[in-house]
Amino acid sequence: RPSRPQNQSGPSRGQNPLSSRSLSTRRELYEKDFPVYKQPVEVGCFSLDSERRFFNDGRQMRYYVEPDRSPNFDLRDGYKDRFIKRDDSVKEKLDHMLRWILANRSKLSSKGTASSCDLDVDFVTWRGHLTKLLTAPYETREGWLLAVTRFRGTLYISEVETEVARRDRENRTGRHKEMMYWGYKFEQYTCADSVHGRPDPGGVLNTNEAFCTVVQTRLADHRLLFSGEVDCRDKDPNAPAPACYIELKTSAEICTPKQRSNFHRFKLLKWWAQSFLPGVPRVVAGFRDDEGVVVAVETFPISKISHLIKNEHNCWKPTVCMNFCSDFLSFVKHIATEDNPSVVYLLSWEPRRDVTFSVHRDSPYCFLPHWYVEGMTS
Ligand code: 0WD
Ligand code: CA
Repeated sequence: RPSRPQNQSGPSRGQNPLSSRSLSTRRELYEKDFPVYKQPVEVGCFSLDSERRFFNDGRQMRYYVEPDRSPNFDLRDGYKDRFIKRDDSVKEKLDHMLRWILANRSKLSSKGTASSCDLDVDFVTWRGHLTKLLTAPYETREGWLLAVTRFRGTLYISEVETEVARRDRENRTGRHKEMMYWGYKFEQYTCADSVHGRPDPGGVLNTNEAFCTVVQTRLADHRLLFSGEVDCRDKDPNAPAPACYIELKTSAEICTPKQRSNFHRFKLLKWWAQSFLPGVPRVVAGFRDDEGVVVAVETFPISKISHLIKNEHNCWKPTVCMNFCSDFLSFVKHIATEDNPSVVYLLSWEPRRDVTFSVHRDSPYCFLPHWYVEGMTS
């Protein structure tokens, strides 16, 4: 069933995803009622070890240990001699998620319908890709490229690195590389490997390791299955996932009203979007000085972030983020009609422009691996 055109004031105001070849990201078009977003349910998890090998279990889960009142964590410690960095020139696309899907097909396929292989979802993607969709109406700097393939009725969305992003990645300064380490170091100061363990800031930090949750939910009439990396959980054994999960962040300490306003307008938007999607209820933030020393730790409940920003002039609105994402997914359903693992619909967006697309057959953009196509077909 196609969704309704999204502007109530008539086609002359701009857009209708069901009749247009492009989609606007203008905020005003998405100031409507908050769409239905079902409570995300965790349907599984997986882990990636120190060599980036996949395991269909939660072995990389970590446990949050609340820091002292005045922490003084040195985030620079170990950068030179106790750091193993994931190779981010290796593009993993959706592979880990697809591996999880193949191993857990029985949890997802609908019983009694035409084929038992067909997943019961409309979209499969990473949480990080959905975060980019939620924030697009407010993004002024970085565009994106999203590859979409329809296979057995499900739409798979996988990001393609833009030329600009590749150049930025290859030309990072020494300072920038070190600052990227700070976020992971904060995790090492606040997470233990076991429920009763202590953090081990003297150990080797390896960013290949990851614990990912897989959640199912619905946005308007779009059934979603996505995975996101989770930093840690609280130790309470009774809290069910994803309500027990905690997202860890670092941010520059806030000293002026201008800095506070920017924090609300830009950083809290990203933090809210990323954690709201999988139903992670809180962010624990370490505020650090310019030397990389954490001077304060503060918890931000996701449900309170939208109130925190209401006093900010011209600020972002959760409903705009969610309505744009919903209309984007309707747009994708409408354009990506050929069910074929070797066809890619490439959706591209640059700030201050509309989303446009092109179609590619047997091209380097293809991202569903043969082992997945065969595994789902057999
Ligand atoms: O573009 C992406 N998001 C891709 C992610 C492309 C290909 C693979 N992945 C995978 C990796 O397996 C990783 O374990 O994604 C996982 C994380 O996915 P996500 O949760 O959807 O990504 P996102 O929400 O953007 O990032 C969550 C965390 C980041 O934490 P902060 O606090 O900085 O937001 O995952 C890390 C990072 O620690 N991260 C990544 N790890 C591996 N590969 C990547 C990446 N490309 N991007 C962020
Ligand atoms: Ca984090």
